[in-house]
Amino acid sequence: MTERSLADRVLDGDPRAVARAISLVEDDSNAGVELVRRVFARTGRAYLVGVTGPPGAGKSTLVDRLTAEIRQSGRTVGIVAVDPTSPFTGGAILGDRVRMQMHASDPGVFIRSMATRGHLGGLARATSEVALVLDAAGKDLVLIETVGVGQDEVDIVRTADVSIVTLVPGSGDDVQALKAGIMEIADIFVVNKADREGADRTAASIEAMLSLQSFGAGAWRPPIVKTEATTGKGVVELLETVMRFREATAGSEPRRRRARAEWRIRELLAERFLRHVEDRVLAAGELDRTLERIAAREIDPYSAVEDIMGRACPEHSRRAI
Ligand SMILES: Nc1nc2c(ncn2[C@@H]2O[C@H](COP(=O)(O)OP(=O)(O)OP(=O)(O)O)[C@@H](O)[C@H]2O)c(=O)[nH]1
Ligand SMILES: [Mg+2]
Repeated sequence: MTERSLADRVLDGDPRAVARAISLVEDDSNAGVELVRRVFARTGRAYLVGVTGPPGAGKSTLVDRLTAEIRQSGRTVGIVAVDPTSPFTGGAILGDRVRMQMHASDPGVFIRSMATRGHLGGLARATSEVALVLDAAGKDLVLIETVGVGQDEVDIVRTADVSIVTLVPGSGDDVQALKAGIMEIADIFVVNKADREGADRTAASIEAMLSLQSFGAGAWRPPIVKTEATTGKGVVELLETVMRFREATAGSEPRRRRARAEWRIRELLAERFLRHVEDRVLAAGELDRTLERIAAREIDPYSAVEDIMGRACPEHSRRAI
């Protein structure tokens, strides 16, 4: 299969080509880069929905329900489930696959699981590249599920058009704990497992947190939606809230997308530059020796970096003089 025909087949929405293309971009291979180049102009149409939250909050069940609801309206869906393959949350993958089986035979749905490990170029970028392929394949909405624990996940959510933070009753303390990271990026809060005791209390503690922030006139204030993903209760309302957010923020969408482009460019540039330095500037074993010298206090990190920078970009040292 030539890359040209692969790109064309992705644009036609051919599921086998999409699967192959995703593997290529995930591996950060040259063929993946070439594919992104070829399809990029035809992307930007899908709406990217990030769903994050603590392990076991019901994100997959919710994504599954949202998918069913979106399909009702005839729109197509791509799903990216970032598998928590860490030792702490391992074992969820099979459950996800089984749960999502009901959509497996639906050509309007494409599901891809991604491992959190082994992404040289960063998980967040791999995720946004996979979403880009699904976008190119014509999926109307792309749902991205991640466990909200670390910076990687916050970055992934930043690549979405809308971020849904899923919490469950009894997570009052978690609300505080999550506050610093994931809470800030929520456009919509979901209190899932609303069938359980304490859903109102959790909603109230989110509300209390929101009341500490000021929202300007006309600014979007994250609403709190209660759901029961297992029965589907509240899912219609959640989807309506997503669409309401999309309408309310349509005016600022170009700005959001520009911010996302900036973030991607900066990340890509930093990574490529670092790779260039490691491959082309540093001699074999030099980095290790430098680290040892720093640890032994023979040199300081700034001088070490200045030296490397001077060799990587001669104009840098000229300016420094
Ligand atoms: N009682 C109740 N249980 C739910 C609800 N939603 C999901 N669950 C259950 O919670 C468990 C975890 O659901 P998942 O959808 O796998 O949660 P997740 O957030 O995707 O989990 P990870 O991907 O492992 O972080 C499953 O046993 C679900 O059946 C709900 O609304 N009420
Ligand atoms: Mg899950």
